[in-house]
Amino acid sequence: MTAPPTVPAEPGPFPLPEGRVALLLIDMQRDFLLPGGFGESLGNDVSQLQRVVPPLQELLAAARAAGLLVVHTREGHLADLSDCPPAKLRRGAPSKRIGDPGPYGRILVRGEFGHDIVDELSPLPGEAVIDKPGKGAFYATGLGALLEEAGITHLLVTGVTTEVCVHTTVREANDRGFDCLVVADCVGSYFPEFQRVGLQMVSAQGGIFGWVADSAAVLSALDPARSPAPAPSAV
Ligand code: TIU
Repeated sequence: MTAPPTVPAEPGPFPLPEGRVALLLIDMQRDFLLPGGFGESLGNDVSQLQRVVPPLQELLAAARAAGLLVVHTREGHLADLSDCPPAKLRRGAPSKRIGDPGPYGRILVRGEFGHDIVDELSPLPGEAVIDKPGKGAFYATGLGALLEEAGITHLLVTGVTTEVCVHTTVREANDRGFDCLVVADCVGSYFPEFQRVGLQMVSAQGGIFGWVADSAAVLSALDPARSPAPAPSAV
């Protein structure tokens, strides 16, 4: 048996065993990325997240070409908000709350334009789209069963935001026995400091929650015909 390709990563090489790797795109929704959505209503600079789109488009294309399972998630709630805990609804002092009308429909409500994924990363027909009421993608969803049935053991984790839904999902995945590689330039935070420290927190302590690498390194491992990836940057 030949050894699987590996991604040079922090804190060490991350293997990509054939048939066992999925690409997870977390919450790349208009409500988080576009002006006027939930992210901006919380006072955030949404331009910080938009730099994630081009490298993630490239990684998504490579994952599809390599035949990886691709799973998209969307954070949001039923129209009657019955799946939104009152504590989440009340949290903070946003200019608009979950369920309020916004420029892209009701904020973070399923079926609304703003709740859906940005055009550049639209799921293909047949790709899994997991609707989640929480920050973690495993809580109150079918994600765990889907991955188990598909025989997935390794996750390439991308999306937004690094310290909120990406971190929560990586921690959930870690406790469920998945090996997670967080793709540094394909995750984004509204806060540059949280981006930097959020990535460090994943790979510190010998990889306490997982591994971190840039998309260039993942692309090279998915397609060995590409030129070798540069050494992993310090994060
Ligand atoms: N506010 C923030 O940073 N994130 C979220 O509310 N959800 C996700 O991270 N998807």
